[in-house]
Amino acid sequence: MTIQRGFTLIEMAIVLVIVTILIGGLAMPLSAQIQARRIAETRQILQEAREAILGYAMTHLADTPDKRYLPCPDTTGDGKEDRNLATQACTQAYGWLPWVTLGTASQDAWGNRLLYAVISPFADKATGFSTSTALVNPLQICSTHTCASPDVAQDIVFVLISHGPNGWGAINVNGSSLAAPSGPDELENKDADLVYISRSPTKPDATSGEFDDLNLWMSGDLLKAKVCPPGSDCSP
Ligand SMILES: [Ca+2]
Ligand SMILES: [Ca+2]
Repeated sequence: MTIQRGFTLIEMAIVLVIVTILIGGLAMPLSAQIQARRIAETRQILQEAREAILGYAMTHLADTPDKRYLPCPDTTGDGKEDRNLATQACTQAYGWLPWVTLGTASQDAWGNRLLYAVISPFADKATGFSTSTALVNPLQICSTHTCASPDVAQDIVFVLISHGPNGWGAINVNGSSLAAPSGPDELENKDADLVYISRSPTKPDATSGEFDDLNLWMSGDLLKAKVCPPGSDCSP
């Protein structure tokens, strides 16, 4: 005759502790995995947006013969580029990626709009650019807002920015604004001037402040090589 007995309270407690430890060990890497996947997804979105901008320049002939031009940023939030309709100039060279005009993703992996800044003469439909167009007041990529000269990349024609996981300073897809960044380097990506910051992320308690923005840019030389290869009409 067999005697069946259940688990004692102590046995149950030990099992519960083991299960808790196992779940805890799994949960942390899981949230880190999700974050890493969103970062990779956003990098891919930025990459595709950069390709779409190049495609736009290749297929858009300026009013001046043998010249091309870049899209203008969206400044009203409808995803369509906003240029001066009378002059065809790109008077506001800082805004959102014109995702409707380009047919690209409208948001990063956290549901926020992407920023897009371009140097105006290269986005002017009236004059356009060719390989002989000089870069006047190009954009610069720095590793800190205090940099005296660009230490990441110089002679940049356009830059794309995702506000990253924290989203500070972003407008989300529903149109609501998130709080302004607290870190000086994230603020530098929001002030619409010529300097943008690209560096590894830091937490709010870091001496350099909180930073998690993701950027992608294009130099003047690479733009000219891609859009106006030797032998093309815009490469005299
Ligand atoms: Ca950020
Ligand atoms: Ca800036």
